[in-house]
Amino acid sequence: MLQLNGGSNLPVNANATAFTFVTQLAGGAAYAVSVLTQPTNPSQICTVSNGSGNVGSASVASISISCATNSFTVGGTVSGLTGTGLVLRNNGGNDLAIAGNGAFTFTTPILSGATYAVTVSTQPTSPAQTCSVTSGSGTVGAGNVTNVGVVCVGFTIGSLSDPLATQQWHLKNTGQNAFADGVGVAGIDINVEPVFSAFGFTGNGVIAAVVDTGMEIAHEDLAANVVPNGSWDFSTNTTDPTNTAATTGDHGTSVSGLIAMARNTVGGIGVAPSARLKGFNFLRVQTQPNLVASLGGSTASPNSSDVFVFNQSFGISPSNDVPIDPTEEAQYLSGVTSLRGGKGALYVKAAGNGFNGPCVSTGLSCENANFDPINTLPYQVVAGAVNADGIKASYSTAGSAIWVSAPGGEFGENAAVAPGLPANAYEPAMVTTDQSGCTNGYSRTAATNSNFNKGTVPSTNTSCNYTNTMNGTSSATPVTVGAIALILEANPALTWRDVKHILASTARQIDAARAAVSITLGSGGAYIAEPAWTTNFAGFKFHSWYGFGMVDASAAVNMARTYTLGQLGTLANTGFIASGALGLAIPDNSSVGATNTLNVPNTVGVQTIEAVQIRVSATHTYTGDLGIELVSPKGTRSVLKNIRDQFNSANLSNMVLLSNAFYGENPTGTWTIKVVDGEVIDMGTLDNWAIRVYGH
Ligand SMILES: [Ca+2]
Ligand SMILES: [Ca+2]
Ligand SMILES: [Ca+2]
Repeated sequence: MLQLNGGSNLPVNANATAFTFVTQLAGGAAYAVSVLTQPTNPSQICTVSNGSGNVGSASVASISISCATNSFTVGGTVSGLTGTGLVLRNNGGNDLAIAGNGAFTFTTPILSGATYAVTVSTQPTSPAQTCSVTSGSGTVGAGNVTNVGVVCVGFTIGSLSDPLATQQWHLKNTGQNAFADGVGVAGIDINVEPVFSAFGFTGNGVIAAVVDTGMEIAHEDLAANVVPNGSWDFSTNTTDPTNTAATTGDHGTSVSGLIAMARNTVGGIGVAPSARLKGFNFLRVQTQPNLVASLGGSTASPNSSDVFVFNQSFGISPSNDVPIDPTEEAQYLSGVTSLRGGKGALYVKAAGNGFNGPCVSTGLSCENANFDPINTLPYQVVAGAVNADGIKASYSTAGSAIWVSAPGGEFGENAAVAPGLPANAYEPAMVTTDQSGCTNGYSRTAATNSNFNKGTVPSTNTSCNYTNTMNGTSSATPVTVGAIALILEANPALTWRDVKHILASTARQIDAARAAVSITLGSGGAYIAEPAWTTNFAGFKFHSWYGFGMVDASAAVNMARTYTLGQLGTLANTGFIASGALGLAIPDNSSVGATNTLNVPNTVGVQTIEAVQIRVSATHTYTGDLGIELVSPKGTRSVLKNIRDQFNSANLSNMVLLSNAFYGENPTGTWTIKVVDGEVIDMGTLDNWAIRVYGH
């Protein structure tokens, strides 16, 4: 709209080539032409040339109007981006690399009235994500475009092109059968999918060591994640621990897959599908130097010193007390003190598969997690196993040394292949990597337990590179290792104790209604030989079947992301505080037991419990009768050794047992030990005991 002398408004159409005001002026009159309103659609700026003067003897025709179209920028906001390498594109060019979440603007402005079309040129990797554009196209109006949305998400289990992933119930339990006959309960899983889809973590940058029988480093679903030349074979002193001696399954290879099967187009995925793997086959040459070299105590041949988390799917099942080896204890202490730049490596250890061991079935665990002495060190994360129904796996060793539990499954068999077995044989086990090919492995033509393992399920596992019968706390351990890899990617600054604290704080209570095991003994009445879930004075729920509960990867990662560093202070301990010689008679087959107390003095550096050890000596002709429990000053009761277990020899000599049940309590005050003899005939005495509290 043009104006003449402040009036005579004159609209001018698009594409007009000439204009004339209706109002006429007398000769000699002044004129001044201005732009009243600038054009829109497209937005332009028009300027007037020769627009003022005095009318002469003829019409004024020298005024010119020149219009130029405005340009505006195109941009918007990126959210959810955790990967790197995202490149956006506008109108087929003007590529824009995106470094992080927040606002972005393409460098080339677009003329008003022209169209724009924003697309993703390159999707991010590490972790791989899929970014999609909303409000990405339109016509530029009279201002900058700022409302283009770019939302980046990870992946869902169901979207994976790894064909076995949807049968991995431990990742996402949909009630699938995992190629067994039975099915699990939907939702009984480690809740890892949101870690992939929303948080975007996959274990990137984290090195996990599988200390085991071997690792098939060229396996199609492991090779991408194996650290080149990072593994070690102690039998040949080479960097390839592929187990060529085993023909019926390589335990370490199957453990490895649960940690870090790759995200590709074959097999399944690990809990941390981008974590890197090292295999140390200590179990094939079990010397103490090899154990130390496998657990962080070696910088070459192998280099275990750069490992973030160690997988220890092994253990012993003794029938008498075994002392802690001081060299091994020193190595674990060194690992949590010096590795990961002083933040400490994580040591994850299988609780054991001996619940139904060589003892009379009473509903109590035959083996106890405290029987393997390295389980009684506070430097471990001891893992129990859960089946696909959310109940302790039938075999999983119980004990107060357990920290958390994780899926380990039952046996995964098919009645059509192996008829006549107990029901749990046909319940889901774990789907993971197997020695490649149909000649060797748990999965091979000659397998006698499942069609999947035989390679006869059409279009699935016909190459026998995967198994569906892996189980055990040997499986719960790598599942926990994988979750720790996700936690450490989410927050690499965490110390080993921070990680343990996060696991304890976020583990999910399962089997909450599980009743205590009460046994009526000859005198003294009913004895609670295995307590139900106990909530301690610090609010932590604990059960000797499950520790603090089943690993919840999403809750743990979420806590890790916003964790306040330094909140646990410095680890200290009270040293062993010992009783004198006691010689207390333990009443035979009686819930009365022998009791004694020790006082833990107020110790400045140990105000909050992280672990409690006791050291017990007893003279007794058959220690399988003995149950040992401890009650804290706050009244929390924990059974550290249950009666009627698989111990079958005489005497306890400074046996060390650990309980996590008191985590978070203040240790100051009177602790009460009670030793119960829970079976007839053999008898004895409590000779002495001591207590040591670790904490801050
Ligand atoms: Ca895969
Ligand atoms: Ca095989
Ligand atoms: Ca007895």
